[in-house]
Amino acid sequence: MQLRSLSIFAAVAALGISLTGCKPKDAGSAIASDAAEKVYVAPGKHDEFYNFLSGGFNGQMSVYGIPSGRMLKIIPVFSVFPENGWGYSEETKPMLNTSHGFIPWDDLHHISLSQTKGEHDGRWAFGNANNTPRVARISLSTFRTEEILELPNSGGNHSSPFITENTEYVVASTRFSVPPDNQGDVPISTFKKNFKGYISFISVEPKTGRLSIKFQLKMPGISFDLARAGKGKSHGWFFFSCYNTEQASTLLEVNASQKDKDFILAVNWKKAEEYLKQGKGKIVPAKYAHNVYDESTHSANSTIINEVMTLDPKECPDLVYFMPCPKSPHGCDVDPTGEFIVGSGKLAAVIPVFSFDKILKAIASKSYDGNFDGIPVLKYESVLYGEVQKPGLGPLHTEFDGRGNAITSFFVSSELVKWNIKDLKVLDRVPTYYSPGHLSIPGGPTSKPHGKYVIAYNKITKDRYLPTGPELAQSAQLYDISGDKMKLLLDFPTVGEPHYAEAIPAALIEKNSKKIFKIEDNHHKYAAKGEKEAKVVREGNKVHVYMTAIRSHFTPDNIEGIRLGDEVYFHLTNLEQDWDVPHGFAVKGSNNAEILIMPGETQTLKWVPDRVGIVPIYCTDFCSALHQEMQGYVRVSPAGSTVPLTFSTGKVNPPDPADKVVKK
Ligand code: K7E
Ligand code: CUA
Repeated sequence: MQLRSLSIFAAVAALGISLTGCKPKDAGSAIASDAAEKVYVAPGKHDEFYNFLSGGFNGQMSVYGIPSGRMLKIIPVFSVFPENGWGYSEETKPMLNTSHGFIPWDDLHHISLSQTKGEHDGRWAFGNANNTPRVARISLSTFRTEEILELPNSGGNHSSPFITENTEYVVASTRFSVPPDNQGDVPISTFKKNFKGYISFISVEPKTGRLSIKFQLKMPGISFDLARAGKGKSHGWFFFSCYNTEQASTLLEVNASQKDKDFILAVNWKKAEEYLKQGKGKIVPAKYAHNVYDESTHSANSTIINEVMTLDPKECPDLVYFMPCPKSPHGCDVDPTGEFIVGSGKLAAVIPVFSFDKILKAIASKSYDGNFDGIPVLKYESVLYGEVQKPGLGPLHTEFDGRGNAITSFFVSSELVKWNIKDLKVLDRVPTYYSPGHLSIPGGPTSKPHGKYVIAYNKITKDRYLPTGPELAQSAQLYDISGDKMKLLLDFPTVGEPHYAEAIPAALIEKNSKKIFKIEDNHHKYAAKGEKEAKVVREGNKVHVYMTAIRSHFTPDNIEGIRLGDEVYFHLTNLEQDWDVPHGFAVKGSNNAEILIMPGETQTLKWVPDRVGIVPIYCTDFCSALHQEMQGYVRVSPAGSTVPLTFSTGKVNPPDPADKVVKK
């Protein structure tokens, strides 16, 4: 939400509603007496679900256990992470490369977990970079980011990443329409003519997960917000919520809220594949980065790609259709059967539910309501299944419980509302504290939801936690939805600002979790696979330290002969072959982070000494009883010094009377 919530506040003001007036009254008293029991996961026991949360402006993903709400991990994705050296080590820096160069941060809003036959398969998580358009793929075996692909012709990758039911595609559409990258210098006032909204269909290689842009759809200049793939009967289609169909380029808060209805865009992507086969695509120049982390070299590579395939719907009939949707739709969600498409208009008084069967009929009978920039607009009445009446204020997102019900989050009226998909009757509502954005039911976006819990991700927490200065924790709330009535069980604080999250049965991931990297499979160029291979090599002013770590020493731990003006590369190989024994490495005065090296892995810290002296190095991770002894010294001599390059561990030289202290 972030900035977009402003327009909600504007709308709230316009409707004469005060936000505090919508605050639920009995804040917190509604907790069922058995709640503690339901969320209690005894010490040593595991949670039933993993919950993968987007971190919003922290650019990362975080992993929680459900129902306990215990945070298990932060996975760095688009932002540097000094805690483990992500974006600081030589191996991971290329992962954050873009056509703009190295970017240390982004804004991650949505998560998609890979699916096979419409169900979670526990292989990968995908995340979007909202600022500099990128999509990332994270391995659910190593819990690490393995791939980041930049998207050309895009300006803010919010409507992303959404996947098809067999992970054929990860789809990403632009929030800001912009002139295509090769358009050059154009005035903002030429928006309608020159600005376009590109939608990227990124194919996923089934075995490796490798991403590549199969094609981009060139759409008129509007904003895409969220999307879902069709599933089951609607597999082969994709649905996108669109706003700013007014095509405003300034004061969108007012100017993009003019129309009574915006659109949901329906894309027949199977048809797009046919057009591509027929040669209807056009390759255009572009510039975008593709970064891949290789687990055997423990290193990333960044490649710049210079062209992209595009399809213009104007030259491809029957490919895309607009459906009117009230008003400024945000969420666009498809029910488990694939028949119902739910649009959530932030400023709308109803929730429209569209029928896939009716969409097909309306297309067949050309039941159009004119066109938008040459693209047919289907008649609202002919595609509408029905409207949920008086659901609440400010509907944002909808998930499904697998028992024929939908649950929608309401930002303005701070509640979750359960309604029946068939008769569109509201069944239940519970307050949230406060103003939920997304919500998540384990398996909620798949064709087989596990309708046991729903988790609301709240934007505002106010009085829910101990105050922490002007910035308060954002939070999640867990509700039991196994019965007729939704019951609040637990509040738990989150990191960053969670937007979308997905929850998946732990059983699908737990068994595949990687424990170590095998040392014999380590093909890092500078690996030292045993202490005998440890060495220090000078190449001009570059010094490569092939260093090993094992409980509880480094080899070498004494290095002399480094000079001012040198660039030192500590290539650290962790020789451990035991689960949960990382070593860390830090250098005094280094303008860099630490690195954290997993068993069997090699990571490199670059250090440029800035003064003459003795520089301590040490392990940062309490790895053994003698962790505190895991340390060493590097001697830095003046530029041009003749001190020979030597290195050792456990070697004690008797003091040499000829040794003199070199003055600075
Ligand atoms: Cu927060 Cu999905 Cu960016 Cu809605 S979005 S809340
Ligand atoms: Cu190795 Cu502490």
